[in-house]
Amino acid sequence: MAEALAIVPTYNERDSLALLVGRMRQAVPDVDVLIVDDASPDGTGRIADELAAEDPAVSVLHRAHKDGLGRAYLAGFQKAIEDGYRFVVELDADGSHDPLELRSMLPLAASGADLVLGSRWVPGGAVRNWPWLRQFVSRTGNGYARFMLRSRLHDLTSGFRVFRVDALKSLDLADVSSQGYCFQVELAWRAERAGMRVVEHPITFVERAAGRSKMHLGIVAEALLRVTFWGFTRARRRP
Ligand SMILES: Nc1nc2c(ncn2[C@@H]2O[C@H](COP(=O)(O)OP(=O)(O)O)[C@@H](O)[C@H]2O)c(=O)[nH]1
Ligand SMILES: [Mg+2]
Repeated sequence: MAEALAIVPTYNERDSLALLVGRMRQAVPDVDVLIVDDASPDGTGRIADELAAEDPAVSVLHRAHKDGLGRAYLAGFQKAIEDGYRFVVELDADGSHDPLELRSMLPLAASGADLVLGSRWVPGGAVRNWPWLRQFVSRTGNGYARFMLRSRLHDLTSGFRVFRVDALKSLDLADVSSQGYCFQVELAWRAERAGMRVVEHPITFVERAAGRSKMHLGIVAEALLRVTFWGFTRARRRP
């Protein structure tokens, strides 16, 4: 069995998913892939089933309805834990994260990092084809979270990462409250506060060529409110 499971959450990624899975299988053939689809109305779930039927390293978790990125990942983590994987990878279905980077990120996790964070906002990291508003939101959001949470991390919202499964297990996942992209902030911050080894690895994020972003104001608002609350109650929280 493979040591690593890559979890790919999908919602309406019909025109991106097959390409991404193909790139994954080529770049890191010994990593299994789990697609977590939230009953995408555009038929992404069917494409995922076809990919799984062609390749035993690919599997699909179908969820009943759109339930947010955080819950999709938690369901995927559960599977990784049950199936005994040592590492779990997070990456987007839309091609923004280059699977080739995993050739550097997985060895970092294998040599002792608990969490390897694919980071856009460290030297060597970059963003391509993002409108200025998205860049602004990401940069200021990360700066705000870093300050409020007294974090030393530069890309708390990054969705491209590798966790050591044993580290993930010790993070008390049942207690994770975020639903949207704030989930990424919550997990990275928990790992950091628990004293885990969190390593930032520079990545170039390339904006999707097909389909549409699921980012919306509610997701930004959730992150803003939670980070502000966590910041003010930080001293009284356990990791
Ligand atoms: N299963 C699931 N996947 C989601 C959900 N929201 C977003 N995603 C996936 O999360 C990844 C990142 O979303 P995207 O819209 O590209 O966000 P952006 O890159 O920040 O604009 C993509 O693979 C989406 O399909 C959700 O509610 N459920
Ligand atoms: Mg995207």
